[in-house]
Amino acid sequence: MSEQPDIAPLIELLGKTNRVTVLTGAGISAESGIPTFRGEDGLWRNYRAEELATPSAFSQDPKLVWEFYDWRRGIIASKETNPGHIVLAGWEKIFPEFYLITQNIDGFHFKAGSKNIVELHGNIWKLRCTEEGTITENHDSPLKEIPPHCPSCGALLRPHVVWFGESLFPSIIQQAYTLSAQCEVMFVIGTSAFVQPAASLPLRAVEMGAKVVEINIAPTPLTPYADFSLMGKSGEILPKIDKNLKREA
Ligand code: BJW
Repeated sequence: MSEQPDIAPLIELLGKTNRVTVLTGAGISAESGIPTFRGEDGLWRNYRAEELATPSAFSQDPKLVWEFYDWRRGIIASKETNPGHIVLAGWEKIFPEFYLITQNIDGFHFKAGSKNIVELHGNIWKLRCTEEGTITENHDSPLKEIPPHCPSCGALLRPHVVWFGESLFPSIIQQAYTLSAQCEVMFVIGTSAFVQPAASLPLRAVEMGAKVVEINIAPTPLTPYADFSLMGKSGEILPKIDKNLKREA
C-alpha cells in the first residue's frame, strides 16, 4: 500500500490563500477513461497521438487525422467528468480569485461547471475553416463527413486545436502567463510537464514567489520545483484536499 502524503501543511496554506491558478493536463481526465498522450494507452492504430497532432500529418492525410479526432470525440462523448473535475469547479466559489488553465481539449472542465477556464490547446468540439479561419461548434459524433468541409466556402475544416510546431494563440498564452505570475498557489495536475510553452507556466509562478502543488501518479521534470508533491490519482487526492479545506463557499 502506498504511503499517504501528509496534507496538513497544504491545508494550512490554502486556508490563507486568495489567488489560486491551476494547470491541468491529460491525467486529470484519465480517471474518466480518456487516454493520456504519453501513457501506455496513447496508441491508435499503431500511431502515437503525438504523431497525428501535427500540421504535416494533416496536410499529408486529412482523412486519417480526422478519423483519429472523430474516434477521440466518440470516446469523450461517451464518458463523464470525474471527482477531480468536480472539485476544481467547486473551488471557483471558494477562492476569491481562482483560474483554471487546461491543456486538455476535451471540454470536461466546462462540463463539470468551471467557468474561469483558459484552454491552451483549443477544444475538440470546435472546427476551424482552413481558408476563412471561422470557428464553429460541432457536437456530431460520429461526424457526418470525414474530412468535414466548410458550409460557407467549401474549404477543408480542421480541429480547432494547437498542434506541435504551431503557435498558441497570443492572447491565450499571454493570459496564462499573467495568471501564473499573479497567483499565490499554483496547482499542476496530471501533466507530464513536457510540452512547451505550457510546461514553463509553473516555473513562472515559482519565479514570482508562488507555492507549487503537483498532483501526479509519477514524478515529472517539474517535481524538483514543487513545494508539495502529491503522488497519486487526482480524482482521489483533490476530493481529499477539498474535504479538509478550512474555507467556506
Ligand atoms: C495522472 C493520472 C491521474 C495519469 N491522476 N495524474 C521549447 C523547448 C523545447 C521544445 C519546444 C519549445 N517550444 C516549443 C517546442 C516544441 C513543442 C514541444 O513542446 N515539444 C516537446 C515534445 C518538447 N511545442 C510546440 O510545438 C507548441 N508550440 C509552440 O511552442 O509554438 C512556438 C514554436 C513553434 C515552432 C517551433 C518552436 C516554437 C505547441 C504545443 C501543442 C501541443 N499540442 C498537443 C495536441 C493538442 C490537440 C490534441 O489533443 O490532439 O497538446 S500535444 C499533447 O501534449 C496535447 C497535450 O495538451 C500536451 C500535453 O500533454 P499532457 O497533458 O501533459 O499529457 P501526457 O500524456 O504527456 O501526461 C499525462 C500525465 O498525467 C502523466 O504525467 C501521467 O503520469 C499523469 N497521470 N493518470 C494524476 N489519474
